[in-house]
Amino acid sequence: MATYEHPYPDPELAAAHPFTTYGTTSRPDQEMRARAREFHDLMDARRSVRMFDDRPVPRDLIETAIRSASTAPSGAHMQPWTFVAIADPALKAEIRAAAEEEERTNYLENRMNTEWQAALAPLGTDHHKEFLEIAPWLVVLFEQRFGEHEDGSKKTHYYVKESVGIAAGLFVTAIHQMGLATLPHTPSPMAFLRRVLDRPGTERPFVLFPVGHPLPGVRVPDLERKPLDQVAVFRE
Ligand code: IYR
Repeated sequence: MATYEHPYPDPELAAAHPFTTYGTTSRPDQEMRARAREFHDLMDARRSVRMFDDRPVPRDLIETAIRSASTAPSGAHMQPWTFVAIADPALKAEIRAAAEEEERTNYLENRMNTEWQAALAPLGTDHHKEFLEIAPWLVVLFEQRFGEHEDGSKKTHYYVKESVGIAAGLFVTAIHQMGLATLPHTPSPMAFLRRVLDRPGTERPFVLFPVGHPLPGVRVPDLERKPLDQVAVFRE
């Protein structure tokens, strides 16, 4: 077995960049198989939901989902994301109005071309975005294109899109795992969100998640997932 060597043999560097022992230990294959199947079944039951109950959702649940999402790996551990969680009805109404305005252009004035609109037809989406007011929470995920050092100078962020995309995936997973529903909504263009939510020029909206209890009995498109051989190639 490989022996562990600290990457910083220099004691000063080692003290500046402390390492700690990884807490997760390996498990027998059968136990991993059972856990893997259980997790797959949980995730396979997730669907993007576009109709929500207006039942309130306690803030601490949203906080925990954001904390889970914020465990995502990120380039040089910069965690280049900001989650803005909105429950204020006036702000939600403002976001809905602005998003519907953009979507009207997308759908009705053909800013989305015919191929795009045909691809969306099975989902039954249109420019009405009622969920932006009905869902008790809207969580807008911003990417931080760069950060700031303590002296105010620019701090480079690495692999921002990749990092924020992974954080978005963990957020969706966390919300589903606790029994709530969401959908990644991308009102396009999304620039209005930076203005409405008063975010700095270094941030760019990445995706908006309405979060809430699914409307009881809500129907979703009867989609099938691609089988493994269409999404994976093994070279053994
Ligand atoms: N932003 C639009 C359109 C839309 C685009 C894709 I790609 C989708 O998978 C779903 C919708 C909207 O939110 O309706």
